[in-house]
Amino acid sequence: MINSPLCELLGIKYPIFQGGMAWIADANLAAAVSNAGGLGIIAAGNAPSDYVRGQIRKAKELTGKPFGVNIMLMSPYAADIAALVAEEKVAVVTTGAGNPSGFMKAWNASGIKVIPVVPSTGIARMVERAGAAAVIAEGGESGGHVGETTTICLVPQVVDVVKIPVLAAGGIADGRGIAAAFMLGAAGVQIGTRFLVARECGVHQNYKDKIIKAKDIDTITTGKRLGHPVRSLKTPFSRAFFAKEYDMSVTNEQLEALGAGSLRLAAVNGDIENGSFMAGQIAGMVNKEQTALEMIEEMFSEAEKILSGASKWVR
Ligand code: TUI
Repeated sequence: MINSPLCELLGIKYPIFQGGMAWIADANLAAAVSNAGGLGIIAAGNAPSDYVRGQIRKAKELTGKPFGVNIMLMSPYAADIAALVAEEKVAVVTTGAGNPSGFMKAWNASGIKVIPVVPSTGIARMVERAGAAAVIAEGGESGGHVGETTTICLVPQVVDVVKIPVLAAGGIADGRGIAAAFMLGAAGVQIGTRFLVARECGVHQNYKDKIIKAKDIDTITTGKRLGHPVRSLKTPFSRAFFAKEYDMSVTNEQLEALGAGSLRLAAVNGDIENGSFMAGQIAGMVNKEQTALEMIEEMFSEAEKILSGASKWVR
């Protein structure tokens, strides 16, 4: 049995969060993960607060277990959602794509456990000082908006500078990855790409099929020129975007306009031509649809086996 401080802190059986994937992680997926013993997370993404309120209320009907809401801080509705989660007394808030320090006093006053995603030791320290209950150290192997540092380099460095528990994210999709995260000092993991193909995940089937078909080298990061690099599957759209970044006759405004709405086109419409299929580098290892429960039980029984034997390379 893996015993992590996160299990007691949050009232969960397994120290695993489902990533807050915008346009994808809704009440159905979050409740399935929470019912399976992990922490399911509803993604607010760029959605207005009415939509998010509806999803929170639905999740409360679908599970009696704790769940979280992810707030994407670049969203124009981030401040509205920040107030909403306090009103709805959500158990856990995770944040991404920015520094949540300004909201944290109010969230902590409402009894919310705040667990920011951080791409560096500096931001990890900052959010710990501001009252974070834990941090998610997310490496650049992840899908979506990414930092530069890899999971294997970032996680132990964050572990060394904070006292709160650290979850590892980026590049983890099986028991070996979970075991490795624990070896680096993490107390838990956050997984996105594998849960994208969970049976309870309502993303468009074209998106699931692309993840299942993807191989190890099938992701690309675009958007570095705009200051917010995004990892997605290689498609005609992401390759064309990449080429335009190096074409100085294309303005930043034109690039922003090209990217706007492209994740929604992939997740909701399954648009193979114009969609942005955000996914982590581990997509190559995600090969089948399963229920969230099957995924979690399979991963933890593998991780426990490995960790109890420490390593097959050591006697
Ligand atoms: O946020 C994510 N992943 C995301 S957000 C997203 S929606 C989006 N779509 C298009 C363009 C941009 C975003 C898709 N995937 N992961 C967590 C994460 N947070 N990764 C990196 C960060 C981060 C970056 C800077 C956290 C804090 C931070 O602070 C900088 C500062 O000081 O403001």
